[in-house]
Amino acid sequence: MAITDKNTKHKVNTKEAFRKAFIKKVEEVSGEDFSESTTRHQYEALAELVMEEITAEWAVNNSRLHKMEEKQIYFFSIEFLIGRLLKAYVNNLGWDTMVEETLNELGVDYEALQSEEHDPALGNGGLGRLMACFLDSTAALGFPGHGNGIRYKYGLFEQKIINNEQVEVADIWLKNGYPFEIVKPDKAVVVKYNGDVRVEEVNGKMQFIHENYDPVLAVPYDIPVKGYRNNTVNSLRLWSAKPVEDFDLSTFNQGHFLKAMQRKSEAESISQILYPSDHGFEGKLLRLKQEYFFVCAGLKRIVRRYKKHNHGSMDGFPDKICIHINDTHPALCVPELMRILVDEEGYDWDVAWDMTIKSISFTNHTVLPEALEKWPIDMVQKLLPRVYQIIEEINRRFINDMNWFYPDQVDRNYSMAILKDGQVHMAHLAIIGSHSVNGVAELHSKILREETFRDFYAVFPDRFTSVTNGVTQRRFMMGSNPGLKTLLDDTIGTDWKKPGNMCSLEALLPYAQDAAFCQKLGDIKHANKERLAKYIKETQGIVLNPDSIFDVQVKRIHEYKRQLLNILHVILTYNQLRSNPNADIVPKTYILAGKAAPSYVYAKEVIRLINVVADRVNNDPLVKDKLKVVFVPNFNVSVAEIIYPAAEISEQISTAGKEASGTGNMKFMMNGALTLGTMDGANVEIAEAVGMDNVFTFGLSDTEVYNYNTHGGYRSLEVYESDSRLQEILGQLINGFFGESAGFQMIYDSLLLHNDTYFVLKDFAPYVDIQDIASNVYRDQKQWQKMSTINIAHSGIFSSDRSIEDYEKRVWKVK
Ligand code: GL9
Repeated sequence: MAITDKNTKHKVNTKEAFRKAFIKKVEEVSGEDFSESTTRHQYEALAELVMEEITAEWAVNNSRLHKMEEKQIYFFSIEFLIGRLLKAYVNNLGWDTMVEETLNELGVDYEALQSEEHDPALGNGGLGRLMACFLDSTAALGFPGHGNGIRYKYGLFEQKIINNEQVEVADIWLKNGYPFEIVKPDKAVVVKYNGDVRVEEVNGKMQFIHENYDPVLAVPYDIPVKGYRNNTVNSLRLWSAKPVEDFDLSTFNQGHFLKAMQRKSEAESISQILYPSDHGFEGKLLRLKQEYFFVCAGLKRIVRRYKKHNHGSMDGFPDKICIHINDTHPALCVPELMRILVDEEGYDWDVAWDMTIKSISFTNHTVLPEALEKWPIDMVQKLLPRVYQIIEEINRRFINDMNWFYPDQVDRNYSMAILKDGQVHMAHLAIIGSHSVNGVAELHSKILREETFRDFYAVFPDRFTSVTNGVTQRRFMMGSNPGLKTLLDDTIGTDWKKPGNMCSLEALLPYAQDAAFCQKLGDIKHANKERLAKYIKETQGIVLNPDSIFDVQVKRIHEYKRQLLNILHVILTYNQLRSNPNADIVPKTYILAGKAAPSYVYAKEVIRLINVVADRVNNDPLVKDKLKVVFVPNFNVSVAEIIYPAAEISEQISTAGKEASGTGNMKFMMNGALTLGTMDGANVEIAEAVGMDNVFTFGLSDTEVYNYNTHGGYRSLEVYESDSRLQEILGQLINGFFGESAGFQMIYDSLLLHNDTYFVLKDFAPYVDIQDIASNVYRDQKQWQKMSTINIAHSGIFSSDRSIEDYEKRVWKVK
């Protein structure tokens, strides 16, 4: 771990050398004396020093990888929610102590310096963040694994709350430049859209020639992925769209100025913006262009590199390359790889098909029907004429085979088609075209096998597997909760920090009964709560009581995640306090955060409700210090890093069967928060790991929800009529209680008129009960800290290191 001093050409790794290099770099980037430098200059200087160190290792790594000695994994994903990178690089290099001490001595505020980095929001939520955790773990474990995605010019919108409502503001994350990417114009490739396919016979073989197409240039930007204190540096490659010729001069010179401009902006629009949809399928042409864009560009480079190594041949490709597709957005990998193998490399269809299936594996991330991608056939056919022909042929052969093997099941066979009802069914394409299909938690994988993809499971039982998600402890615990990290080091030694070794945190179990340890654990939590309270005071002007329970629900706002259930319970507590201000309740602070998709009107109403309730409660002198509600705006990776370490209750209250896994639940757990949740997604595995006594579970099970749904739902009105608390609360939503202009008719109607699709009222009473139980346990701090310790001790299996090891064994088989 050393910095190369460019002038002296020798490695320096002492504090003194770092100090000199840093001062020199600050002066270079600012053109001023160090004493005149701004935080921005200091950030730029540290970022450059870090990049100089990492790129030297990167070069060594890349030349090793080009020898193709090991199998390599490529994660194809339309989102990579990487978060700020500077501190992660510093920590992974092992520079943390050196940097912290030196900056401190120089009077530089390291936290402020880090805040200069614009948090790249190149993802919507769990699915994109998972990819970033997987990249970190893959590098930490020393596996060659890379990301392939899109370099959006605008990331997910910035969320402001104005008059209690969400307002979206463009996220111009590149406005001050980005120091951790290297653009490689020499590796740009052309992606072809539209046009026609001409068939020609050459030497008795059919040739398919794509002509009159619209070309777009894909330019790669590479971001290094540095392993934790090892010498692995992998790559995240993000593609940016450019016109093939920077400017269509001939059109321009002929006087068609607008047309020339239009071509340029049409090409660039492809990587302009991340679709802000979560769990929703928007069948927009631009989105389809995006999907083909990074699939086509990514595969081109991988194939080119492989052939260069393999004397111009694609033979053996599946033994050396895994293409892992993150949900169905990159499912065009299947026909595109077929196109390359058949049209460009001249393989027979059957051989190419075998190679394609062996190369590709697929992870499904949701069972919500509205998220399933189905593209109109005419759109695919027009935009990608040759790729569409290949999809047709894949479909034709699949249905033929099925009818041959299962002649008496023609209806079922047809229901599994890729092409039906005028649409291209992307999940079917992904399952049929890959050798492995997995869900992201045990329960989710079970639902895939038994419900969502039941017919496919019957036909391909060996393809189906399960890998429970994980998160990187290096960012979400060691990095963001240094107090806890140090306490763990001091208590059980440092072995647990080795990549892949987090399960040795179980050595902590005996300390669950240790009063001195529990006291320290409580003190650290309290300090983290004060830190969050300070952030909220500074950004929102709301004063929190750090002695109250911090009860936190942070995630995308969605009906199935039931932020509504949470806020209805807050209203209940408020009503109780109004009728008895001296009630003996444990003081509580409810913290919520999350973005709603801009077009998701209902979710935005929920945000408005939360903020309206917060306004009312926080300004009512009656409730004093006993109840506070905060909606933290613009939830993103860096805000999350302040929130998780301060949480005591982790709200994971989705309708059972709807949350595929959840990953926030794991981030809370490793920071010692106790899960209060339904038996859904990975909550089930958290409960199994710590035992039912160390979580607070409530509510309908996934089978109960399923049974209600197969019989037309339940009768929400009955629940309402038998619970006077609900009658009061729902009344307040529409009777002007929260101010005349603030009626919540839409929410009221969804619960009572439209029969409460997500079982909010059905689960209300059990939720209130479990909240009361949790508050009572909190009165016994010894018991609480004991439970918290047990949760931390068992959090090792939720490290993404464990997920990557599972993928390695069950799916990729690298070794
Ligand atoms: C999601 C699931 O809903 C989560 O339960 C799961 O933990 C993650 C990662 O596997 O994937 N699927 C999905 O579409 N999103 C998820 O979070 N949505 C977003 O990323 C917004």
